[in-house]
Amino acid sequence: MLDSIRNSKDLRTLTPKDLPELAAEVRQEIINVVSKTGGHLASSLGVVDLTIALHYAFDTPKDRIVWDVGHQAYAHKILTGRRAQFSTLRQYGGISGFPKRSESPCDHFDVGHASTSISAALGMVVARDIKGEDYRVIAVIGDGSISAGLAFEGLNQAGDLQRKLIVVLNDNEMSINHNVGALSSYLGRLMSGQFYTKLRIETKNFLQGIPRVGESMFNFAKKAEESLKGLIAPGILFEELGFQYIGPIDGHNIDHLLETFNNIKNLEWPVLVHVVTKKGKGCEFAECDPSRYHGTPPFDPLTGMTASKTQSQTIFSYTEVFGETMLRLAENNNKIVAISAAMSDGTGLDKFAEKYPDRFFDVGLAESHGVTFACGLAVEGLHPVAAIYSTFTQRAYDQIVHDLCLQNLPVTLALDRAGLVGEDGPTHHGVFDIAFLRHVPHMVLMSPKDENELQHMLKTAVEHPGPTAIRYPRGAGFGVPMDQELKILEIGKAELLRDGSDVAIIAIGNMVYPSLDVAKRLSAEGVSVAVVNARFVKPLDEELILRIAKKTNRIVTVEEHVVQAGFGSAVLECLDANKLIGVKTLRLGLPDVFIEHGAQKVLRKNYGLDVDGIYVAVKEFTAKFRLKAVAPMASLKKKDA
Ligand SMILES: Cc1ncc(C[n+]2csc(CCOP(=O)(O)OP(=O)(O)O)c2C)c(N)n1
Repeated sequence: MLDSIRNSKDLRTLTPKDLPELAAEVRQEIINVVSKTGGHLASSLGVVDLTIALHYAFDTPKDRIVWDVGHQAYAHKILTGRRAQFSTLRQYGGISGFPKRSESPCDHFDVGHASTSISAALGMVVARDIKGEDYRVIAVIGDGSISAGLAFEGLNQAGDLQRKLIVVLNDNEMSINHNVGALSSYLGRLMSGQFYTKLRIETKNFLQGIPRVGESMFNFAKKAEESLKGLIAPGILFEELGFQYIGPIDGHNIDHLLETFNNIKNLEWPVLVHVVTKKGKGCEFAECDPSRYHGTPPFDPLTGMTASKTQSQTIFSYTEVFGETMLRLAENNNKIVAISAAMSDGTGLDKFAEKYPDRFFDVGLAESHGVTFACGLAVEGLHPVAAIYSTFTQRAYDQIVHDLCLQNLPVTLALDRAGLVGEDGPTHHGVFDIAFLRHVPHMVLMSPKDENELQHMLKTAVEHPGPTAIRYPRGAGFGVPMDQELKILEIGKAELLRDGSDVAIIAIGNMVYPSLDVAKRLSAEGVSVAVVNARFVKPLDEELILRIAKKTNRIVTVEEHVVQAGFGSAVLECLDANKLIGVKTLRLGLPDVFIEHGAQKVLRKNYGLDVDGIYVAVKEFTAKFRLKAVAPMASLKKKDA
């Protein structure tokens, strides 16, 4: 059946009784492809029936479906003209793992970070009304993502404006792990119906307990139950925010979904449809362990087994080293508390959460709240470590400036996935953190050359009395030996790894070892190359940088971060402030574009941040200035002739 569906119009030519079979085919297609490409399996499987019902009931793409996060939109992609390319999902040059307006007229908003859908959909609704058009807008948001402040800001304005807007709340009781927070418990109570039932029993007992008149009052109340139900109806929270609440509805019963959507699609005010789904639906192993298959590497489609670890995967990842070091540090320092924003597994804090449940806080998908919460803990004398991916820390910029750095508080930001993250692409690359952190007063910003240095940096950070941030990349470290004893590094001190006189490479983080390899290659060709492991972006080791700049007169900086306002810019500022204006400089890093998705290795090669790329750039740079010294003479000779 899937072969006959080129787009959502084709889908609407089927009869409703065909749709469950179509859903089964779509699920199989998702399992087949994701087993090869890796990706967000469980979330996408959970919304197959919902996706089909939405495209069937609504006039898409005229009616806009706005996916939140977008990691669950694989069925949507398959049904909206991208089945042929679906096997290229998340691969370099292939289709994105998230909705993208440039990919399809059915994708109405680019996405990857959570909780944007209600705000974006409301904007589209208001634009529709201003333009006098008549399309419908449906935001589809998960129970994890709706817990964020941004989502509530959207609900708040939508309730106030009272425009025609549909919010579908996809409730699978899960974020990546089990959901946390008061809203999640509230939704749970709605689903079990306990809230209403409990109130009903309590009211009955109360009324019947009143002597003489109690029984007749109860009978009266029973008759008025419909209106009583109205008063204590499920969804009162959303009703109070100005939405009509419908639900909970079984998100795998396509008939019910269609009936509901057809009933509400012409309502002229904001409606919230509460749909209950099962994460991983239709795939036994994903249903059993939805957290594991939230974002998965390639796997065997029959058993779910992932490929056995390659050699590089047996090397400790930065995330693992971070998690283990947190355990060690917390043992001797009870001021250390850990914070995660719905990513305890991803950031390596799962063991910490288990061992120190009273000192671990999952704040939900709420990075900005997480940082200010950490600041509150810090003013009371604790040292919080907030482990948030670099890209999601973008959400917390004002909290970092206004709450953290202005008050100079002892909070550590552990920025996992800094640099190129690979297949998740432009929404997820952590390539802006140096730029948005290094100019904030009091911030100490560091980046380890390898996994061993990460553990020392974490020790250094938790002993520091002010704000610190450590940026480290996704994936395996370099397989270096791990020191048993944790050291406190001197703040602002770099490490001269290799001396040289022709050119100095000053590298930060994971770019240090490739730079060392380049130095070895060039020295075999007679070029004397110094290599500095900068360690700190802020404060910079000005003394060492100036010394090496004076010695070599040529400086190359290397970073896996945008060049603008990055580490190299900090070095340039240092040279300028110290009037070393004649020093020739080259900054290697990422250009002023959003970097596409693809394997980290491929992207590093494409952007000249692997050994070959750095080698060519440094070689050309060194040669250029040798030639330049000769060039004026040559042009003089020409003139004379
Ligand atoms: C701002 C932000 N923080 C964290 C993430 C990582 N992340 C991706 S999906 C997800 C869980 C979302 O849960 P929910 O909305 O309930 O969707 P489900 O996967 O359960 O369908 C998280 C934490 C993100 N994409 N954006």
